[in-house]
Amino acid sequence: MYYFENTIIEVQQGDITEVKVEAIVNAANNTLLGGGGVDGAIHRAGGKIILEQCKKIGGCPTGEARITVGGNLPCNYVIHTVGPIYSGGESGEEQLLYNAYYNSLKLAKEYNIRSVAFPSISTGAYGYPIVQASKVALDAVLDFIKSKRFPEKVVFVLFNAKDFQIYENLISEALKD
Ligand code: AR6
Repeated sequence: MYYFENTIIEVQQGDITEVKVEAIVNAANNTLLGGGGVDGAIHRAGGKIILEQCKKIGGCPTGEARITVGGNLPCNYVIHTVGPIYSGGESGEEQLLYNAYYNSLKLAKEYNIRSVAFPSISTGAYGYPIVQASKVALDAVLDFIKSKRFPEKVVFVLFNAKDFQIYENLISEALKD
């Protein structure tokens, strides 16, 4: 567990659908109609209410975020964001990935959601290299906390041991006293 300003920052290895926070973030696609990876896991565990609400929302541009209830998940809300598809890094991917994290927290603040868990957006099917992506993720989250003094807790949830270690190394280095 780490602190930045007054926000608790945690890094966990595991399944984001089991994390007890007010909102979990979904790495969705532009349709918001579900898919594989973490998106598939969230829709499966949350139940059909999430897909029903996503259909009404009608999609989401890359880098933006939308919100639904959490259905059967332990969280109250799911914040659906869309990261970029990585195609070499020269197509604005970094800014779009930054926006996905930042805009997810912006939406959380609008709903007064005080604890948020993120998966590693874009680093699965969308192919963003994990080391680079983790730096963008942390920059965006720390920038948001610095300017808005919110939320109270952010949890980075990594599905596999290698990704967990990359995040753990980055964050322990960045937030050491
Ligand atoms: N909990 C936490 N992390 C997970 C879980 C889980 N249950 N399952 C997978 N991951 P991906 P993307 C990790 O592919 O790259 C979908 O089809 C996974 O190991 O889920 O943003 C969408 O519909 C990886 O590190 O998301 C889109 O079409 C990370 O989550 C597309 O994939 C992200 O991998 C989005 O691709």
